[in-house]
Amino acid sequence: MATTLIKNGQVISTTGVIAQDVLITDETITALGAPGYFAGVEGNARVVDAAGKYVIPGGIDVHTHMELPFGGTFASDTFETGTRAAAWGGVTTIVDMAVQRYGENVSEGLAQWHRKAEGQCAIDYAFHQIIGGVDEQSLKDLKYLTEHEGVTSFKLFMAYPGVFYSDDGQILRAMLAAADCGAVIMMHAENGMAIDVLVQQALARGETDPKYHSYTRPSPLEAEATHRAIVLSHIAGNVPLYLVHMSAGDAPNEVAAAHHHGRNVFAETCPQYLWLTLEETLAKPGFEGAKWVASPPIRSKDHDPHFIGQMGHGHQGDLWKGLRMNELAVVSTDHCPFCMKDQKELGLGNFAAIPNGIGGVEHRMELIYQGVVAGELSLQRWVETCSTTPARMFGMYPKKGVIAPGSDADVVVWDPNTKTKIGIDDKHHMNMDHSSWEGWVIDGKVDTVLSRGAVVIENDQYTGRKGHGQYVRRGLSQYLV
Ligand code: DUC
Ligand code: ZN
Ligand code: ZN
Repeated sequence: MATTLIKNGQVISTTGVIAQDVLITDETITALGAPGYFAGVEGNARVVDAAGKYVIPGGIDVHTHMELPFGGTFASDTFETGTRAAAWGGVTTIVDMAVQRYGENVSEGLAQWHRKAEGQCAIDYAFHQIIGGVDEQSLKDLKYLTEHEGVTSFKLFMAYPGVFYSDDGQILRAMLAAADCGAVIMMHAENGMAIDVLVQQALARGETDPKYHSYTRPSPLEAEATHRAIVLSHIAGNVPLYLVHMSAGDAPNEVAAAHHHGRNVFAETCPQYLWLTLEETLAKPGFEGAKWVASPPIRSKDHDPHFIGQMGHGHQGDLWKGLRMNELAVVSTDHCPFCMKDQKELGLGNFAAIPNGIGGVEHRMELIYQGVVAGELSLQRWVETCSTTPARMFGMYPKKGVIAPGSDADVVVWDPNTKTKIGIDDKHHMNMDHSSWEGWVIDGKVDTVLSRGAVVIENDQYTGRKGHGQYVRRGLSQYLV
């Protein structure tokens, strides 16, 4: 029996910050006590001194795409490299998106994802299932996965016609099937049909640079799709609806309106939408902006240039406010890395052919902590949006997402007294040839990371191992109204 004691730290939960020592036996948290309470076990324990530091539940990133086939290539992180980078970022569980495309079998898609991940992961992992082809069989599979496979959430797309797109009828059918078995529908809410028209028109005008990726996906088309998804979820009997990667400042208002009516509608955003602007990223000269091509796009500082008057205020301020007000309940990354060389370069001369995605699984905890330092969020809300609510939203609580007796010993010791420099020659462990956060200096640092009791990051070293991470069978959402 292995005993670990984390002593002298400030334990952060959703309700506050308390000086507590944390006792761990093997893989499980067994007790919390006043500082010094467990002094008697110190001689026989591995002791982590967290004096002056925060002790938080391990981060949970509920939106990653390891090895996603997309745009003629594959996301460049494998489960091995991606979960190791996640550990470096204080993440102890990811929920990755298994893929089914039109004409493919859902169960086979899930089995393929198990094959990719099994024996590879540094930290624990679970799966959502993308359904890119809604039909009789995939809806039967939705129920089967929910009841038997621990996969209880299903991502649909209102974008990407011809790839992952579902029309409104298919969406409603999937929502009805999910309502029947208690599953959550996750929605990529952008009006893909309208976007395709704007893309074709831009290309016909010779507008091929990366920045046109953002101009052809204006924010009203995200807000409109968000509204439509919410209406359909209401028609489907208040099926739990979770809107992924919200980027448009007016989209959280749709969630607020749904909450006003008591609906099970929730949303996430990602660090890139909270911190980056079109002007500083996609609009860089030449092809460099390709690094930040993702969907939905990184938005303009003030408003969408082609839609002046409809927004009139910055997107980021609205998103931070949405996070405080719980219109945005979760921060994930939508981690979907592609290298510039041979991957993003597929879109040289045609922004529409740039593989969509940004890698960020390593930096979410750091970047949202920076929101705490900037006065946008409280410490409690940082932990809530990055760990506790993700666990509850997707049926993993209290095994994950909380420092409490009986929970998995997924714990991060966070040092608020130092800084982290992000960049390809600084802190960067994802399998990418660039960083979306090159040169950023963040207050605070991941100090020590434990995954089910095993120390995986310590003294600036990775001490984990491939294959330590286990599959987490999830239950139904524990976050419903
Ligand atoms: N958006 C991305 O940017 N990449 C992968 C899938 C998605 O929806
Ligand atoms: Zn998406
Ligand atoms: Zn995604």
